[in-house]
Amino acid sequence: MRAVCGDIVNLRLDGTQGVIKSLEPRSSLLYRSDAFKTKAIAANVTQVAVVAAARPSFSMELVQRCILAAEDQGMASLVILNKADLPETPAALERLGLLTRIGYPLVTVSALTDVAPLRPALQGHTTLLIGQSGMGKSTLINALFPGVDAVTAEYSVALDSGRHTTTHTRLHRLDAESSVIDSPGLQEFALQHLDGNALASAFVEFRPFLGQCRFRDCKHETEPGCRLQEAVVAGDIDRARLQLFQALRRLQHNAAQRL
Ligand SMILES: Nc1nc2c(ncn2[C@@H]2O[C@H](COP(=O)(O)OP(=O)(O)OP(=O)(O)O)[C@@H](O)[C@H]2O)c(=O)[nH]1
Ligand SMILES: [Mg+2]
Ligand SMILES: [Zn+2]
Repeated sequence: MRAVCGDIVNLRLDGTQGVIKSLEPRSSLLYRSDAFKTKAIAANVTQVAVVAAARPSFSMELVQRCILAAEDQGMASLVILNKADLPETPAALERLGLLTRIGYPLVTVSALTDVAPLRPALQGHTTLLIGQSGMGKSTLINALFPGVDAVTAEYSVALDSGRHTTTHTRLHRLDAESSVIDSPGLQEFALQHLDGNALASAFVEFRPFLGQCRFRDCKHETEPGCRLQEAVVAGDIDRARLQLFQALRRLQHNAAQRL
């Protein structure tokens, strides 16, 4: 087994070098995948913090995909809306309402002015900062860890995108119980490693309704007696969330047919 960031390893000292002898059992392993490969991002993470900001613009779908992967691994999720100093922040907050209405915690901060509001959320957790390039993950690390000088770069206004500055996943220890992991910006986050049932349960607000549809193999599309569709009509599930589920399920289905 290959060690990934966050692993606890047993080392043998070989001269001046440490050689990894073995890995301790992992409490969690966060994956991302596409139709062709599955890649481990970090081990022993207890909380995934998806970092978003008003500029450059962020994808709600990507934020949700990260949270779905975290839910699948039983990890807590948190949304960080960084760059609170930007005037477009209220509009970004409104978009993220889709997630706060479900109950996901959201912390609004500015890495450049004050990260204090973030500290309580990090206590006792191994938190993975994840998100698109340019959202300010490494700037948050620099604000939290004064000794660390993580490389940051201005995003491209012309491309409305970050510059993929961070290239390695790296853990920083806050105190004995808490650490924070910086990771490279994501362009995509596929969920091909989740099957249909795992995908549905990764939508936390679907859970009370699962297994109650009229048809056991309900695809939650247009079938009669679908409890999820009923929950949308009753206002218990946001329509945008069911639509995301349907889109992701179709992607999985197409990929499975291709392989
Ligand atoms: N206005 C404002 N700009 C910020 C804030 N935090 C970060 N930035 C800027 O956003 C740009 C991108 O920040 P990075 O920390 O490099 O972003 P990143 O998420 O680590 O990007 P990758 O490593 O490419 O994934 C830099 O120019 C930062 O100075 C903030 O709170 N307010
Ligand atoms: Mg970075
Ligand atoms: Zn159904």
